[in-house]
Amino acid sequence: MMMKHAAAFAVAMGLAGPALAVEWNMPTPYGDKTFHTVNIREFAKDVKAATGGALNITVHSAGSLFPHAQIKNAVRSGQVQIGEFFLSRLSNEDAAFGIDSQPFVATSYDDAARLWAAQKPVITRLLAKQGLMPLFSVPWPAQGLYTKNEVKTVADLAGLRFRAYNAALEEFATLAKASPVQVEAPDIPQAFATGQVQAMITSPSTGANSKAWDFVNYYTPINAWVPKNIVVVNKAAFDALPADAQKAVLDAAAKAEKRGWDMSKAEAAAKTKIMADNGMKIVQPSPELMKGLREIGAKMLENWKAKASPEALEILKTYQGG
Ligand code: PCA
Repeated sequence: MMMKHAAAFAVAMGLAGPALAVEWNMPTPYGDKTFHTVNIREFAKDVKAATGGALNITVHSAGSLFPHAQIKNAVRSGQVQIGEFFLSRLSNEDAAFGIDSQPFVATSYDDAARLWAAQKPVITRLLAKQGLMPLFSVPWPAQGLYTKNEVKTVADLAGLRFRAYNAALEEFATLAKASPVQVEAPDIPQAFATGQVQAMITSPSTGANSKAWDFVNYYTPINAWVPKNIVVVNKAAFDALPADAQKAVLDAAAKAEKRGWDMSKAEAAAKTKIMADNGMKIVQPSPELMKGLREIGAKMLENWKAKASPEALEILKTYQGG
C-alpha cells in the first residue's frame, strides 16, 4: 500500500511522529449537532494535537457504535477505551449517580457545580471498582416541559404518553399520572411523529435539535434539574499510555469540562430563542404548576433517600451544607 510505504519511509527518515499511533474508539449517545458531541470532537482533536498524533480517538456519535444503554459496559469490558453517557442512567447501580436528576435539588449552574463537586469523589470511587475513571462531566441546560397544549397545573399532564430518558423521569411521569415511555434523544422526532409519546421534559438543546416545533406548541421552562453527561475511560487502557499521553488526556479533559460548561450556559437562551423563532410559545410556569411539581420533587427525593447508601446521602449533606 502506497500510504504505508510512505509512512514507513517517513519514520525511517525521522520525519514522522510515532510509527504506531494508539487508536481509541469512543461511543457517544447524542447526535453531531449536540453541543456535548461538538465538545467531545474538540477534546479528541486536542488529544491528537498534544500527542503529535500518538493517540487518536475516533468518536462514534448518536449511539452508532453501541446503543446508549451499553456504552458504560463497553468501556468497562475494554471493547472500547473511552465513552460518554448520561450519568444518572447508572442510578440503578447506586443512587449517588442519580442525584443530579432529582427535581429541584440543583436548578442553576452554580448549584450544579457545587453538586458535582460533592458527587464527584463518590462516583469516582464507585466507577473505580469497575475499572473506570471519570475524565470530565458536562451539564445539559436546565430541563423544561414540552407539550401540545398549555400546562397550567400538574393535572394537565395526566394521561399523556410522556417521553423519559432515565428512571427518575419515569418516576416523575408516573407521579404526574402520565405514562412514561423510554426514548433515546436521536429518536424523539420519530416517537412524536408516530404518537408513541405526546410530551417530554428535556433541555432547550435537545428540544431545538429535535425540532420540537414540528410536534408540540408549548415550552414551559420549569428548570427543574441540571443533569450531566460524563466521559469515562477504561483505567487499564489509560494506564497503558505513556506518561506524556496520559497527561495530554487529562489536560484535554480539564479543558473540555470548562469549555462544555461554558457551551451549556450559552445554549439555554440561544436554543429557547430558536424554538420561539420557529413558532413555539414559551410560557413561564404558573405558581400552581410549580407547586405541584415541587410536591412531586419532594416525594421523589424521599424515595431517593430511602434507596441511597450512606455515601450517596453524604453527597446531599455536603451539597446542602455548602
Ligand atoms: N437532553 C438529553 C438528556 C438531557 C437533555 O437535555 C435527552 O433528552 O435525552
